[in-house]
Amino acid sequence: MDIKVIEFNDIVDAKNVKRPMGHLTPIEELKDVPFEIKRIYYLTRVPENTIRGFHSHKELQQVLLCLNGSVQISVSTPYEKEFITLDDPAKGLYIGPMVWREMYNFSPGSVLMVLASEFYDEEDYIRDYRKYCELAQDYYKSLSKI
Ligand code: T46
Repeated sequence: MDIKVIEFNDIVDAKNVKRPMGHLTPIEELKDVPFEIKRIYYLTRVPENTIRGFHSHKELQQVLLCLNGSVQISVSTPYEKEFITLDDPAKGLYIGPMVWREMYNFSPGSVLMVLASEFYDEEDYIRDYRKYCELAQDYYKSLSKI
C-alpha cells in the first residue's frame, strides 16, 4: 500500500533563547513531501463520532497533518489495512493513489490539514466501495506485473 508516515523537521530551539519558544515545522514541496503542492485544505469543527472519507483517489497524492488535537485514519486496499493516529503536528501521513481512507475519532478542536498534489477534481474520486475493490484489484495486479 502506497502510504508512509513522514516525520517533518520539528524546530524547537529558535535563536538559542533559553526559555521555551514553541515549535516550528517547515514543509517544502518536492523535499519534505514527494510532490508539488497544488492545493491545501483543512477540516475543522468536526462533530464527535463523525467518520469522514470513505473513498479512494485514482491519481491524487496527499499528505495529512493534524495541526491540533488528534485524529485516527484507516487506510486500506483489498489486500491490507492499517490504522494510523495523527497526534503530532510534525508528523504527516502520505497517501498515494488507490488507497481507501476513513478518518474518525476527531478530538474536540482538532485541525486536519491536507496537502494535495492536484486541484480539486471530483472525477478523481472513487466513492463506491465495490467499484473501488474492482478497480483496485486490477490496479494492484498491473503493478505486480511491472
Ligand atoms: C481526502 C480526505 C482526507 C471541494 O469543493 N474542494 C476540495 O478541495 C475538497 C477536498 C472538497 N470539496 C467538496 C467536495 C464535497 O462536496 O467538499 C465536500 C466535502 O468533501 P468530502 O466529502 O470528499 O470530504 P472528506 O473529508 O470525506 O474527504 C476529504 C477530501 O475530499 C479527500 O480528498 O482524501 O479529505
